[in-house]
Amino acid sequence: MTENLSPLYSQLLDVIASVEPRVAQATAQELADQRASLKLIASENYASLPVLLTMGTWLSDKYAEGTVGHRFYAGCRNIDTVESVAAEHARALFGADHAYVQPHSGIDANLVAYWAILNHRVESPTLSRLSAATVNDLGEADWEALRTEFNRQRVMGMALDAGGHLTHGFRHNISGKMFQQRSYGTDPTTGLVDYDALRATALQFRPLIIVAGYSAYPRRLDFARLREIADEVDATLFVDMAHFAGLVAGKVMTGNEDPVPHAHIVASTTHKSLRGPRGGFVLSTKEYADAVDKGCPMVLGGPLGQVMAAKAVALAEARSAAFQTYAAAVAANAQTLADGLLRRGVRLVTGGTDNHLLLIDLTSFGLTGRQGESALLESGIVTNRNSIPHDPNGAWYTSGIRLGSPALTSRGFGAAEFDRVADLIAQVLSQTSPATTRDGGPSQAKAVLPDGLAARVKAQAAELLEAHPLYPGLELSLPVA
Ligand code: DSN
Repeated sequence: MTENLSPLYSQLLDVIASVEPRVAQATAQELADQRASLKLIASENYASLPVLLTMGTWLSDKYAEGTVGHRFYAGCRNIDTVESVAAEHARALFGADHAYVQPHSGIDANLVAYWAILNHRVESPTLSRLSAATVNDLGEADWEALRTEFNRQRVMGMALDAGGHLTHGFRHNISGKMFQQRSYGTDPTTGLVDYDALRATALQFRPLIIVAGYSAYPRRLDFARLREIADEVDATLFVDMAHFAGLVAGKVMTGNEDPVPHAHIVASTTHKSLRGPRGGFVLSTKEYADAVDKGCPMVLGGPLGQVMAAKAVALAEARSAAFQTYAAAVAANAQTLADGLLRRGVRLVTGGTDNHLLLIDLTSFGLTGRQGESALLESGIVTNRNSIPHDPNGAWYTSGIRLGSPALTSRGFGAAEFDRVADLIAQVLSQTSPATTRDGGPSQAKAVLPDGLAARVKAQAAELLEAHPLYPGLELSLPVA
C-alpha cells in the first residue's frame, strides 16, 4: 500500500522547499542518513509510513486542553475521536483499565504519573481544602503549602548507572528535586536487580512510590515481586515501560514480566520498541484514572491532535499478529547480537540480554564509551555511549556502549544479519585505540582506527543495509546534498 508514495513525498518536499529549502534538504538527507547506517540505538526505531503521514495534518491546528467530551475549547469533536480511538487501542492492547494518550514524551508521561500519585495518595491538608477547586484556583500560598507537603514524599527508583532513567529520581531531574530519593542498584557480581536488597531498602526508606523500569538494563523485571514489595511498604508501584513497551504489546513479556496487571500506574513512550510516533501515554487502574486525566493542564501543554492520531494508527498496528512476530524477533535478534559479541570476546554487562538491549563493557578494550561510540559511528554504526554500573569514566565519557535490536529488526534483519553486525562491532572495537593527548597520556575522547578499517566496515554494513531497504520503493526526487 505504501509502494506508490514516492510522488507524494517528492511533492511534499517541493512544497516545503518552496518556503524553506534547507528544511526540505535536511528532511531528505535524514532519510538518506538513516538508510545508510546500522541504527543500533536501543531507544530508536522506524515508524511506518502510515504513522508518519498521520502526523502531517491539520489536526495540529486545534487546541484541545481537557479530556474527551470535557474540553476548554469549542469544536473538538475530531480531536475527541482520535483521542478516544488511541485510548481504546491502548486499553485493548495492554489490557489496562484506563489509558491517557496526551503526553508529548516519556518524561511528560512520567510527570503525569507522579502528579497522579501525589494527587491520589498524599494526605495533603492543602489539597483536601481545595478538593472542589480546579487547579486554576490555587493561589501562590497554596502552591507553597503543596510544595512543602509533597516535598516530604519519597521515591525509590533504579540508579542511573544501574540502567535507570533520569526521571526515576536522579538529582538533576525534577523527580530528584520534588521527592526525597533513594535508589536501588544491581548486584555487583551478577549485574542483576537484587530483589531482597531492594525490599530491605524499601522497608527502611518507606517510599510513597517505587519506580521500576530502565533505559539501559538488559534484563526483564519481575513485576509481581515488585508489587509484593510495594504492597508490603504501602507504596504505589509505578512502572516506566518506555523501553520495552513493544515487547509487552507483542506478548513477549507476559505473566510476571508484564507490568500492566501488577502496577498501579504504567507510563511509556510510543516511539521506541512500540514503533509509533514520538510521544507518551499513561495506563492506570481505575482508582488512579481521574488523577491521571488531570495531566493537562497540570503538567502538560495542550494535546497534539495529529500525534494522538498517529498513536492510534501505531497502536492499531501493534494489535496485529505481525507485530507479535516483530516483537519476538526483536528479543531473538538481541540475543543473537549478544551471543555473537560474547563469542568474539566482547564483554557484556550481566553477561547477555533477555530483552531488546545490551550493554557492552569497554573496559577490557581500554576505551571509553565516547571513543567506542565515535569509532563505531565512523564505521557507519550508530550507537550511544552509556554508563555501566560503578563506571570508572563517569557519566560523560562512560565505559559502555548501549545497543538495541528494534530498529534493524524493523528493517527485516534476522539472525544471520545480527551475527554479521556483531562481527563488525567486534572488528571495530578490538582494533580501536585511544588517541594520545598533547602531554603523552591516553585521551578519553579521541580514538584512532587503523587505516581503512572504517571504510571496510562501512562497505560490509552497506551490503546488509541494501539487502534490507528502509521504506522500500520510496524514492525522493529532491537532490540529496
Ligand atoms: N532518551 C531515551 C533513551 O535513549 O533511552 C530515554 O529518555
